[in-house]
Amino acid sequence: MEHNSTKSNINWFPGHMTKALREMEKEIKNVDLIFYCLDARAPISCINPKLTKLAGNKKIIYVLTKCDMVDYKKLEPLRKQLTTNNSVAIALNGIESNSTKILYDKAKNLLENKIEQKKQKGLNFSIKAMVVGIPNAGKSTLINNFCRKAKTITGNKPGVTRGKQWVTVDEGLILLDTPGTLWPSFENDKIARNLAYIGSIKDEVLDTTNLAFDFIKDIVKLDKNLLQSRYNIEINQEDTTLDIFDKICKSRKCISRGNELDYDKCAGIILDDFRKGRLGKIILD
Ligand SMILES: Nc1nc2c(ncn2[C@@H]2O[C@H](COP(=O)(O)OP(=O)(O)OP(=O)(O)O)[C@@H](O)[C@H]2O)c(=O)[nH]1
Ligand SMILES: [Mg+2]
Repeated sequence: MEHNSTKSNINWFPGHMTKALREMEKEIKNVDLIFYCLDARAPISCINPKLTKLAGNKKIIYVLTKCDMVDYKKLEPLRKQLTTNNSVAIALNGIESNSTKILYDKAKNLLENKIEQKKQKGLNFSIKAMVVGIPNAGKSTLINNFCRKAKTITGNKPGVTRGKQWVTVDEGLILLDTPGTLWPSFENDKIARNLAYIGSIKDEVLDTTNLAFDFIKDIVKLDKNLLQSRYNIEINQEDTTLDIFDKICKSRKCISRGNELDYDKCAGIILDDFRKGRLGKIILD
């Protein structure tokens, strides 16, 4: 374990993401607006410069997904920060039934003029929207919520959706599901770590033991009580991150043969606890 490392070297930009971005570039002219999914646990870190560029001046509805996993009051300033002339931001729980109704209403609202113009010509108008975001942000879940049916494949790991898929919600709304996309190099390590913590970067390309070490360091800065109460440990002023890691290992009985502490196993437990919300409601940004 590199205890003094500041550079995380986290990177995941496989070929399927380049391909997906190219496909999305082709489709962008066919859509009226964008549903841009951002994980509420790290919404600012989730903003992909490639997607922002792709969106150009299309209207954007930022969807702060997984808001059930954070403290709504703490999310509010971030939500407001994302509201501009060209965009609105809405926090929701994508697995709560019918939570997308507000998004549908907002979309109609934003495109009111276009809908009205078509109506006057006696034409029907279907809103076409592209659903974008980083891997595991809840894009496909959101689409299924709109449809009240499992029309797309979802899963609790990044990289589930591999190709674009048009989904008709009803005669008024057609959605394009897209694969989660990242970008070739992260601006800073904090962003990279946040994306790794929330499960947007596949664990196979990560050193999860180092990641858990960094996670402990970041969480202690935020609120050490979260670790104290989950793992039933006492964190003292003079404890180093490694001391805390040791305490969690012991508390969770992560001991390998020969009585060594099993940091790898403990790292898995810590990251899983965070990702499943067992450490409490945490906003990393
Ligand atoms: N608690 C909670 N879980 C959610 C929410 N939205 C999605 N999830 C879960 O997050 C995981 C990822 O959801 P997906 O819809 O597959 O994510 P995606 O953005 O399509 O992922 P890729 O296709 O890999 O890019 C699943 O386990 C969902 O059940 C939410 O609002 N709250
Ligand atoms: Mg998906």
